[in-house]
Amino acid sequence: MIRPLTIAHTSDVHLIDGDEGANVRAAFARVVDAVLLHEAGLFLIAGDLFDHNRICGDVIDFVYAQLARVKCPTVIISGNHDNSEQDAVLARMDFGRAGAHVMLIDDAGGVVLEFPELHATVWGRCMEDHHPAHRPLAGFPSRTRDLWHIGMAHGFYSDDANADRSSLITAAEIGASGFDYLALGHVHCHRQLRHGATLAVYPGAPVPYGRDETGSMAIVRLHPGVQPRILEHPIGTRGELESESRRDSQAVQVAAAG
Ligand SMILES: [Mn+2]
Repeated sequence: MIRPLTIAHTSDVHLIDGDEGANVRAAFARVVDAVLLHEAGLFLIAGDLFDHNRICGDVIDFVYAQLARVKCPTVIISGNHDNSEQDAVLARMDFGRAGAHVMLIDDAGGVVLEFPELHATVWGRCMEDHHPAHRPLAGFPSRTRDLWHIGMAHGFYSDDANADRSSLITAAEIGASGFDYLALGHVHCHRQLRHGATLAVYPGAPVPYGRDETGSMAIVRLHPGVQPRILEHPIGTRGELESESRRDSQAVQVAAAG
């Protein structure tokens, strides 16, 4: 019998260097808090963890430290902001420094990772180029075994199969994929889509655009024989994240002065 599985899913964190990124780092720490709180068995980061590819220094060490807090298998794919160009931040990183549980999918052709202890497989591809010829779901595998069949993709959803958009993901592709759960990224608002037997979710960016909007992530509970249950887990408003990051930087300054 296939086991229940709790998945924590984020995307579009858009981490950046420097003081103006402090609220984003506070948001990512809250995402990791939620992975632990909900005792997730699997943590998925569906692209644009970083805002751009020139990231260096402290933010990289911050990500290692945060991912080291997570004990469950953690899978990362790139998005259009941190895609696989030369010297891309994800390619420069060594996620082994966060622990053996962290895996980066860096294959443009797609890879299936097997997690026998979770009764799950996870398919994903890295993004080489964000343009109309790139189809994030191209080459998805069919289910071959009685395991949770999970996919990851970073792109723009449209129910218009002819939409002239980069990295297009269509309703027909989602339905044909047969995934039990498809972890999407790119669109910053939380959204749940059902096509065929597949539930596809944009978790929402942890940091919202508007000051009073609430950032989010997704907590997904898969149980055999029933529809997946999704929780839109709130991360916080921009104002809350900014005041939290100010408090943290004051605490660091006090500690340094002391
Ligand atoms: Mn994106």
